[in-house]
Amino acid sequence: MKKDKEKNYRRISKFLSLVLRHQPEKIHLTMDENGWVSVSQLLSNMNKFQHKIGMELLEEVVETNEKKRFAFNEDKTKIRANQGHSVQVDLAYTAKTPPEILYHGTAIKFTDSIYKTGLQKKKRHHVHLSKDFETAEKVGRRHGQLVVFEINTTKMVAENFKFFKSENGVWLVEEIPVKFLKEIHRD
Ligand code: HQG
Repeated sequence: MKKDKEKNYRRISKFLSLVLRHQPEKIHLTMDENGWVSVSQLLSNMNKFQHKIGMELLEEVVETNEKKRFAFNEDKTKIRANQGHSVQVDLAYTAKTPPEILYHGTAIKFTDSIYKTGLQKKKRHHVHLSKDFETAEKVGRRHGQLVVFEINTTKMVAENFKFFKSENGVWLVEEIPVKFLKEIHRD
């Protein structure tokens, strides 16, 4: 993809994350309890607020997004973020059996607190986990110097923790107590 095009897609994707996960009111969007927003309202309000976009461009941004952050409903009249919300929404996830090992990347500066209380969901609805080390590494480095935890999910499932998988392959769980955390990498 051309550099400029890529940059524009990234800019739009960031803005969509903001309004579909955190602040729909920023451009006066109405979001239903499952996180859906009307596509025509989104396009018209984005344009009102100086974010030039049409249906074709929106479709391309959704399709090419490397983390599949957004999804349309079947007839493409509605759109929502697949995960990562801070606003209250019910994405109707069903519990699934996770892979035996999952990873969580975070920053060294958080570890004192993490070793006291375990991994907490903070502003989001769940703690986010990755199925491979490399993804956890990327997620973690966003916050600072990297530390990666390995989580043995079999033990957690045996203790009745419920795992969910979002549309885009991120694994979610309510919290991870300290006893399930195994530190496997520190920068
Ligand atoms: C940390 C990205 C102190 C936690 C990624 C994390 C992901 C604690 C931070 C998605 C803690 C929250 C989520 C405790 C947890 N004390 N710090 N007890 N428990 N933390 O951004 O997992 O680009 O909300 O380790 O791909 O970094 O948005 O979560 O560092 O899937 O699509 O608190 O965001 O996707 O940070 O990332 P975040 P995350 P998107």
